[in-house]
Amino acid sequence: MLILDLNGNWSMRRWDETDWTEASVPGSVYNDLMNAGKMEDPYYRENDREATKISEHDYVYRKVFSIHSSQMPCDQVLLRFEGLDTLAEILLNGHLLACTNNMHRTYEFDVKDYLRQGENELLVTLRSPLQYIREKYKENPIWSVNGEPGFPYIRKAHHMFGWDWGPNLPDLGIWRGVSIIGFNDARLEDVYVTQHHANGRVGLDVKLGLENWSNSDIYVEVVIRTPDGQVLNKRTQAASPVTHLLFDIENPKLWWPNGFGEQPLYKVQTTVFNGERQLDGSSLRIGLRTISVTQNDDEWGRSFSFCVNGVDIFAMGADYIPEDNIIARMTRDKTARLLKDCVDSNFNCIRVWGGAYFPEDYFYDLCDEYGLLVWQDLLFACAVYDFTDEFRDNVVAETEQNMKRIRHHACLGLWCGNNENEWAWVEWDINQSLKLKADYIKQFEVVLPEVAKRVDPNTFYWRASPSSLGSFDRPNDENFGDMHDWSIWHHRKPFTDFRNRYPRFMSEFGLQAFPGMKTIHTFALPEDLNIFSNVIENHQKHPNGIEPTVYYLSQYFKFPKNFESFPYVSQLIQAEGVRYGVEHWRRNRGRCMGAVYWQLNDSWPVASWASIDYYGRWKALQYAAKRFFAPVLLSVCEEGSSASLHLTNETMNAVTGYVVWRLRRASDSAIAASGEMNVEVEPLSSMKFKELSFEDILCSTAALRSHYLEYEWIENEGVTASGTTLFVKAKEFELPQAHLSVTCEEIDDEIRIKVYSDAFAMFVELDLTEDDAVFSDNYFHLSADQSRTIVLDRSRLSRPLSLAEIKEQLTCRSLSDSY
Ligand code: BMA
Repeated sequence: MLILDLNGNWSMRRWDETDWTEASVPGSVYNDLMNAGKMEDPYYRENDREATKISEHDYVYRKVFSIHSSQMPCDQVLLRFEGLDTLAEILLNGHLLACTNNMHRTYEFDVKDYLRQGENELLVTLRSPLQYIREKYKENPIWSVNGEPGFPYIRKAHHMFGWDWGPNLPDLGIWRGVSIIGFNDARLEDVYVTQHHANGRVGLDVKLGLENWSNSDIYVEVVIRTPDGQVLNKRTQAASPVTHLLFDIENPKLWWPNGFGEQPLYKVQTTVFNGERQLDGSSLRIGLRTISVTQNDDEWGRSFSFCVNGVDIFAMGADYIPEDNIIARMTRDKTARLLKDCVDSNFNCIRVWGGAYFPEDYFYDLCDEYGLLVWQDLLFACAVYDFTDEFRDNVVAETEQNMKRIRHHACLGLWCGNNENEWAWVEWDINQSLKLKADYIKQFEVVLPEVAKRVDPNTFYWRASPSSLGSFDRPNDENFGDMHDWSIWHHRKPFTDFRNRYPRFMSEFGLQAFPGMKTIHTFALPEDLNIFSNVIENHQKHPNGIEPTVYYLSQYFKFPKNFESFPYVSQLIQAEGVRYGVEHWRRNRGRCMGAVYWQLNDSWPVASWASIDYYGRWKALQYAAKRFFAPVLLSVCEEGSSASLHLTNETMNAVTGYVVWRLRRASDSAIAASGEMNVEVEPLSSMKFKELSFEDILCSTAALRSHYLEYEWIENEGVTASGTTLFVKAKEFELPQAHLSVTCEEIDDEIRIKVYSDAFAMFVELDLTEDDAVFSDNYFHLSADQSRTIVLDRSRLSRPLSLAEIKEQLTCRSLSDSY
């Protein structure tokens, strides 16, 4: 029972200063300082460097609130903090309640004896996280990469100390809600729903755990609301602290990941009564489905795939990082837009990377609604941890609490122990003690799996990403478990090398690109617009800087003619590289069962691996993802002067369609050879249906450079997939200068843009000069004398625009314009 919500207006000051600043809770120091005009935008130019220093100080948050006797009718009165970031001392009316040290935990303190009738004062002092980790690191240097050294010593989202895509802004604050709650008798501590699927029915076992259960007058009631409005209801006496209520769901409506079916959700409402008096309750939404991970030994090693409702699915998605370094600025609407973009790009999966924090409930609600399977890392990444008893208890509490909060979600696919920690021990030469190595096993192969088994036995626990067989046995072996492939990018292998990898499940791989010019202009002045300027280099956080981008550019494209063309071409490298990998792995469906690229989004405006930038703007990769994650994918594997045509069907129905291919001459798009055929492809399968050999035509280097292969997949509703393959690198290709023309009209509230090219145009890009838009397709290719009609999604405009305004802002370019 809630007595008092303590969110909202607070005041805040630096510990060693006297002036108070208006503050909001939930919130943070950076957010409050910015709102008060006392801090520059840390994302602008090089401001982040100075902003880091704010975290070298301590801060005090203060709230004065009144309580009346009528508000405290309970036996037990608790002060509840859902998120304290991080080293907090809590004083209520001068009494020290506790010192906390974990931002990921919820804390509750018994305050009945310390609350007063009338005015009360709550003070929360937050100690500098930077000073703390620096001191700890000095005492005992422990290995980690990316963030400021010493971050493994504090249970605070690692990325806040800087990462290879994010600034070092270890903000601090009361980042989640604060309230005073009260209880008489029992409190609902635990609701856990187990599903038994058999013979077309689902049995639900709703397990209710009560805290403070002491008398037999306690009743529990569970009401289940089906998606079509039926209500199932059961009430029973709670004869012990744990009660099970069983339900039988006839004609269950199954939840499926995006692309496989619907996402019906059932509401499970629980109430605890003493006689007729309501004591406590909860409301959850669940989906009826089974989710497991299939691991079968086979000719290559051992398979690894999500299995939903008995169907092994190919996971398609990206890795998710926090959407803002200043967490207080995140909103449900922004997250909804990002996740909707994933669905619109045919994702069925998202991996929540472990170097951050467990997202808000609304993140998982949205994934439930959209059908995005969540691979959820626990909060450990790229580090070694000193697994003391105190550390163990702390992370066990953190993991238990968050598992309890998240485990009922339909979208939850698996828990994963950590990001890259096992791999680091084996391949990154980290030179640490054997004690710490043994600690790794204790933490990720004993203690945390035990927590998972106890708290959420229905969800698969995977020890690390990547991992193969565990216990340091070839963690990144492509034949077992999941794999991260950073040979491409960090180790400068050509992205064509993706075709030499046959992972069972690729959970990280990617290439960087700059965000577009609109985003660059938010942090850079005209004089900064040089790829090696201080400001531009500062908005790329990997120690290798822009060098790999320039290297990959040199490998695949001609050097762009000016700064404005640079982000555009960098995005093509990224989109092409990731496409190369994904198409190959989807062609090898069965052996490989997942392609999750690094990374979906950004936490500030930066050159990074993200496909959607900090402002929600799609890079070329996001449009490419929409195509290469299409449920039915037509792809081509070229080699020399040959090419094989493949169809991959990630749906549960056989698909029939028509394939047309044309080998065209670059200069005028004249057709040198062509063919067409009917093809049927089985459900959940991939097939090579045609080998093409162009030995006669592509018989010289000159011929290889001056031809391209174009192909289309046509179903009843028309062309649903298309692509183009070159036989040489883009920089070697005889690309003609294309002149594009664009017309734009509005039909039935839909903005249709018709793009025409007089010559073969590659990577045709549509954009608006000022506002933001998402197009039905972008960065596509167009043969000479061809046109394409693209729809601009009005709902994704950054503000409502008239047709005339859209026309005025519309720009169109292609690769030949950037040379
Ligand atoms: C992996 C990730 C991140 C990192 C990315 C790019 O290591 O897990 O830690 O940002 O690669 O380097």
